Amino acid sequence: MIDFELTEEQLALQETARKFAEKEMKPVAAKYDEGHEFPWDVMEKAFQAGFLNCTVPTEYGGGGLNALDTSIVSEELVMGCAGMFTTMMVNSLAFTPIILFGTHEQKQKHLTPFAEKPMLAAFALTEREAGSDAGRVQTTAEKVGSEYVINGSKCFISNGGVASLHVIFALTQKEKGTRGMSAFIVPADTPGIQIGKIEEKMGQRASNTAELFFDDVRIPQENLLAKEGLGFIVAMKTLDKARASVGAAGVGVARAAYEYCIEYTKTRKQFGKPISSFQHLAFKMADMATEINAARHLVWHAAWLLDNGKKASKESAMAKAYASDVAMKTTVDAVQILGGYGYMKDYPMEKLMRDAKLLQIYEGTNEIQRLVISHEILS
Ligand code: COS
Repeated sequence: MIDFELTEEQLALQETARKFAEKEMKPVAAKYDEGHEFPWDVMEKAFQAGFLNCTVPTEYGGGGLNALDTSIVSEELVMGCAGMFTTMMVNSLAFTPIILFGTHEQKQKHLTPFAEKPMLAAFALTEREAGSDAGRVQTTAEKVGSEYVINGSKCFISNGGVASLHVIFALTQKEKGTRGMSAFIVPADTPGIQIGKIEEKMGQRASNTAELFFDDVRIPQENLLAKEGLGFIVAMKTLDKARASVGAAGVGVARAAYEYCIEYTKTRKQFGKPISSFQHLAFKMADMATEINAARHLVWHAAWLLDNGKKASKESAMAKAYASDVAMKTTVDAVQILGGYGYMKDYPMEKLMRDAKLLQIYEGTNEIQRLVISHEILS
């Protein structure tokens, strides 16, 4: 049976996230975007509201949200500010390898502290020469006695400069390629970790994106996730899950632009009548509404598969690619609908357009999503 009705709990979650976005994020979004400043005060409130560790299982102090719940919450939060949302979402991205592959002891030790105070986490996979080609990671982790010694660097790491905990992907057997990669839990205060350049981005400027350097970073062998050589699978299974959330973010960004256009076109008058009465604009908004609905259905279907333990690589990739493309198209059209006002910083549209662009790029470019989809449909 197919049921599109949300439960009482999901409706309450949706309402809480919507109010948080309206009250705590939206009013300060332009300030943090312009200042390129990290919104610690908003993150403290997000922690109090339970959004920083909402996907951590309840037995480790988190909110225990499943993928569908997370999609519902993500769609609302991103409407407040995509950059701030990314900071929160990346916590979930970094927790996922520990939730999926960690032992009880690892979860107890590394996830429980996130229930105690506002802290952030990062997922450190990307390197200069390993972006779309994630299997080309060069960072190494050498086993020395009962420790691993990590050397190398990472780039474009969301939360990289503000995280207390990193999940790092490194080669334990160089010659084995993707099968020689392993995943490690690395506290950010471990000696030898240095934060490099903090990137100046076009959009999502309230989020922190940093370079990381590892110089003889020693961690105990207990911090290895899963088994040696399984790091690439850990990364791919994590991304299968995370991409549905990026899809939800695409739906939210598109909705923010679309809802603004509905109000704007009903009040803005030209040629003596509201511009919503011009059919070319009304049809554009009809297309926006249709595409947003289609994107949400893809996201919820991917989330449903994930929640039911089914393989969802293809569906998560479809949801991520389609919804972020819809966000881009909708925000570009919305700028056009507002005309000169759309291009001005006094109106929210240009920020939404800049923010949307990153959704097509991070957590795997949309070209990579199409690669994943095409491999599955043609194999
Ligand atoms: N789940 C489980 N296993 C997976 C998997 C998945 N979703 N995707 C790949 N694998 C396995 C494959 O089955 C293969 O296993 P074997 O070695 O046993 O055959 C192994 O992983 C290697 O897979 P593949 O040959 O497909 O790897 P490629 O090097 O061709 O890369 C892509 C695959 C391009 C999909 C991957 O590199 C990717 O996702 N790149 C984008 C990275 C990204 O999203 N970066 C964003 C930054 S992190 S926020």
